Amino acid sequence: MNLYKLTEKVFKYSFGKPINTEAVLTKGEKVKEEPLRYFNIDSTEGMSFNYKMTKDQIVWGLGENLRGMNKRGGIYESFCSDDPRHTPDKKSLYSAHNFLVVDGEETFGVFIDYPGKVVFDVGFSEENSLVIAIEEKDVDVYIITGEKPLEIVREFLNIIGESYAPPKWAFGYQQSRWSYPNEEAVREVGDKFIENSIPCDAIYLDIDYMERFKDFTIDETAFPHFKTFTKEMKDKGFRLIPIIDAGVKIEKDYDVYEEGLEKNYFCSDAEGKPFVAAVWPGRCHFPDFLNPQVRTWFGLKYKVLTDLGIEGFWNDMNEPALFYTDRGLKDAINLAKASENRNLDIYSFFKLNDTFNNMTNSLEDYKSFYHNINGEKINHYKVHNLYGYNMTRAAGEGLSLIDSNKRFLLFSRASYIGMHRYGGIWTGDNHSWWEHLLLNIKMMPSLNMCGFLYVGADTGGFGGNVNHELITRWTQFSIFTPLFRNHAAMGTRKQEPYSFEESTINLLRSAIELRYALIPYIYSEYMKSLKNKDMYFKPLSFEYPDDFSKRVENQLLLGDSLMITPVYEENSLGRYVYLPEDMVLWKVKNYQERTYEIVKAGHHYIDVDLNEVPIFIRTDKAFVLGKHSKNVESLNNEELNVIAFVENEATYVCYDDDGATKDYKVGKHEEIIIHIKKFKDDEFTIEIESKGNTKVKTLNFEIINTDGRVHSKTLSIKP
Ligand code: MIG
Repeated sequence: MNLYKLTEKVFKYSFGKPINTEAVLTKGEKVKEEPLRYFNIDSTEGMSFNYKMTKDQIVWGLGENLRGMNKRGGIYESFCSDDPRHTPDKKSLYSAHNFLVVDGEETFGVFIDYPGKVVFDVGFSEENSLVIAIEEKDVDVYIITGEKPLEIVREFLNIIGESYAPPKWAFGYQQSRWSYPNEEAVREVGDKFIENSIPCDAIYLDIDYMERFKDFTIDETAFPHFKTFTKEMKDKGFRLIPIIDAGVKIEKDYDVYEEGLEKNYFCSDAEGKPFVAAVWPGRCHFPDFLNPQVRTWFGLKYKVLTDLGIEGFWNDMNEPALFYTDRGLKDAINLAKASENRNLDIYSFFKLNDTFNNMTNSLEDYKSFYHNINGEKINHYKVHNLYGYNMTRAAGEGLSLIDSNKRFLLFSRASYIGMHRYGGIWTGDNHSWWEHLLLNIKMMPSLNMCGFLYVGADTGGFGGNVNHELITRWTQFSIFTPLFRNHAAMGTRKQEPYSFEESTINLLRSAIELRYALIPYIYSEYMKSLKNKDMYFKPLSFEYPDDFSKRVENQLLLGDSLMITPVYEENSLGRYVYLPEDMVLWKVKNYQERTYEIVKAGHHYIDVDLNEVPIFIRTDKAFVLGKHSKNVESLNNEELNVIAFVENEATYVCYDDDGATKDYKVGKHEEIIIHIKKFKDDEFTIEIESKGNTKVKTLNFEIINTDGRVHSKTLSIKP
């Protein structure tokens, strides 16, 4: 074992010869060995790290995962999986985020940097045992010390590097469906948004835009004038976002296939031939994204689409999903043949059934192919969780080569820690179930803990049919998530906001308008989280020290100033909320109408009608609110409202930048620093300082006093 000290608070224990995943950027210096802190190691088989928890320690983290914010009571397997039924018994979703924070009498963070399968038994097998197990002995274990969970998270965010920033338009509402199959269908979606006056920034192209599912091709029957069409849609205010899949179709004369073959860029099988498995296009090869040359090659292919005016992508099927291999299919067919004309006993029948079902994403297949890492042949199973990460890294690096200073929209389905530097993630194939709305809420802070800021779920649910109430409540939550996209699967009911009854359309429009009005705040909080290595969504207890805050799993802190309490239960016209301190409640029906109510610290039941979005403003905090428009680019925020709840004094830093380039990385941005101070019972002083060339000219203050009265004042910002 080698021990490295990365910062005063972060230590890396390097066992054996770990694969460099490039999740962590800080190298650190070698120091004298010491036994691993906190954990006992058992290395009889592979390695397992054991920690005895006290009854009330909480375990936060594990990123994209099932169950609660507090992971106790569950068993989780980091093994990127394409499984479209996220039921509570499942152990893996699409990503592998091996970072957690133990919080209680002893508080620390641990990151298991191991790219194969990692099992986290968080008090499942034994109530008070945290057991983390891997199958090998080569692993980097990072221990992060600190007093409080948030401090530990920020140390972690510091060593894994700055998050990806999408363009500002990607904070607008986005509409997707599998699929809008042709120009007419896409045009119609755009027109419906315009007709119904519902703001929208992007429309998605799922797999059917491609010619027989071949990456970087376009089906010319369905989209005969792709470039002019992209422009037509952009002129109307919509960007088109095509999907890219991981598998490359085996087809003579298809350039991606031919070049990959010639250059030896695909993963290989045991005999050294390109590995074959079927996905959407039928038989495919899989680019070896773990090889930097392959990444550059594949990444530059995105130019085919950027040249046609495309400015954003979503990378799918990159766990990688494998529908079947020739081996799996052959085994199944042989078994079927052997079963023919037999009176199958029930076990044989189940076996036959399972053999067909288990053809997809089979472990045997994942163990049967190889990567070439620096000339060494490495079995895929050992590095499985790096595949999606490196596909999206390929895209991110490629897009930087294509246009070095432009921000593209990019997000992925599979990921590993480190991928947050290149793109965001969506949480995959959820269902139109109320349970998945709650899961969505719980997952957001854990993703932020792992560096992923640009995140969101398929609003309304991907699988199954949504009803008017669920689409409304879900949309009312998603207006707060950085990635705000409604997406639905083939065969499900239409899920675009305009596809519902008039009354629902009105509710969805109001919620989406609120989102656009909140963009000055949402964008400011997003970019500050990114720059300051902070979380955008936090569990209550990351800010409030009281014991009850630790139990709250269905409310979130959003940025510095707000708390949100979404309604996630059917037929409920309200919910219980817990307030760690006095707050102001604004139930938003229409963001232009504002009435505020002071709610005292403690437990309350609040009524929340289907047409209301509850927003709480914390004590001595302020936020900004603009106006909506048809899309982000047409927002006019020369005039902003500053809404504050002031007991003593409140400061808000309103960040903005060009939203289009990477100039923010070299410090180019604008800031308005607003400081409000109460000096008598009923009077406030306001100071404004502005840095950079802010476009904001006027600030309309609504300062809510502890007696509930609102003090209004308008100030202009001097250039
Ligand atoms: O096997 O491209 O998660 O969002 O619509 C399904 C079709 C493949 C899975 C993605 C989903 C997408 C769908 N894809």
